[in-house]
Amino acid sequence: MKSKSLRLLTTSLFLITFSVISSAQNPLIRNQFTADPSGRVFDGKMFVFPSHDIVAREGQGRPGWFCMEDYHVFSSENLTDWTDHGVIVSQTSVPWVDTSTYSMWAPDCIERNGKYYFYFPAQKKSTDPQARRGFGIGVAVADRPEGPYEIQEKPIENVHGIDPNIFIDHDGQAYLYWSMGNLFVAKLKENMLEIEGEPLVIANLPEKGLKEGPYVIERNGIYYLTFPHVENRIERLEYAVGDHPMGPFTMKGVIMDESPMNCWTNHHSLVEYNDQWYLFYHQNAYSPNFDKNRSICLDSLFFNPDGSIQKVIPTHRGVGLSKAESQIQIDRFSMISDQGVKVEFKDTLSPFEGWKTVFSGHNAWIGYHSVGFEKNMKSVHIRAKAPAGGNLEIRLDRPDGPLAAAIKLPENSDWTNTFSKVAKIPAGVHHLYVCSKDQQVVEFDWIQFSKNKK
Ligand code: FUB
Repeated sequence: MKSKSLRLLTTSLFLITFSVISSAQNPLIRNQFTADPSGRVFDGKMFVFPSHDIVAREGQGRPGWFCMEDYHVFSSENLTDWTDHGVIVSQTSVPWVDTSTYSMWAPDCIERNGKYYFYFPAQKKSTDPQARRGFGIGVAVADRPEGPYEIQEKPIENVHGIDPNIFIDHDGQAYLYWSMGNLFVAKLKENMLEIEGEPLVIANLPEKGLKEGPYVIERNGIYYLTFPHVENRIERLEYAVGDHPMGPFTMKGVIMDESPMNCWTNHHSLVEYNDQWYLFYHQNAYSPNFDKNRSICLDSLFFNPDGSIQKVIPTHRGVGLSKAESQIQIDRFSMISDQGVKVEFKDTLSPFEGWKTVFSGHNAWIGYHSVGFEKNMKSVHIRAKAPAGGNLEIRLDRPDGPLAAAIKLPENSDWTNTFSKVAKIPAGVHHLYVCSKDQQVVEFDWIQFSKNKK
């Protein structure tokens, strides 16, 4: 396709680099819905290109369905704190998109020769009655991952479908994968804007059940075609392997089981960062009753010596080291006692307010792994509500490990910050356990250590 006139997305939004908005773990982004994450490492930094679910207002898209009008990009160096770089592409800036459909579905981005190519699906306008309707895949090009992106005037010719994914092999050949019932692959020309030859349907994959969201990686000479597939009721993440980016592929197994929250879709990417593999995926953590408002998550992924992939169990804690001096959202737990503790939304009407831990039993505990301590911590602050007062202990490394602090909470039915002095905590990484020392109901939000006495 000739890009006769390229459009520059001039919205001022992309110029706004928001400050760090998230210092907790799963979900990664805590002030908006995000889905379909494509993780990419550019210049030693992790970027994630998700789609952006919104709550549909009257007249936006199809009721009860996905509603997506633009894309943000986020980046992180520690996988814990994420920066929102704002909107990079919006449906109103794409000449070929039917903007009544709010159908900016799962995207991907890749770097080639210093340019960043952002691929996105959307429903096409039907100006020409002869033209094929449905989803096309567009491209926007930038000099930096965070934009500004120049949007190609037309979608890629002869590509009909959703969920683009790009893989560049060692020999420099780029491939475009996408889905539309089946999974498809085509070579991309050097310009990254056109396919070479006819698209191929990828063979030898399960015939029954929807397949979508292809994502291809290569590791140790093995090409992994990974994709969501409905084997039973809802999507789970599966993979096949082959010797060539275009296959043939042989089915191998499951990367992630169906969502414990019953989110019908899952959509993922696998990415290696600082010698560790990670799986980006999504769930409906902030929207338990409507699974078209999703949130992206990140967990570590491990390969077996024979190249097979170990199943990834979704966690609340996610990955990354939390700093002791940050507000540690301990409700994103990695371990929890069997009784006397639960985790709930702070305000069910405002889910982005996040979660709280509720204790109602003696010796109930909640644990959070990998907190980085510098020397000389002097106090710990806790945000809690304790209508009848309460006593908590913070222990290190085990529920019955060394006592870091004993906190007496005053009677208070409102959220209140209370502090306590801490025992000497050896510098380094510790797991944290907060334990209830009486029966009273105590709710708490976060804890934060400080080098100050108060
Ligand atoms: O986000 C809309 C669609 O849901 C994606 O394109 C699919 O992969 C599924 O996640």
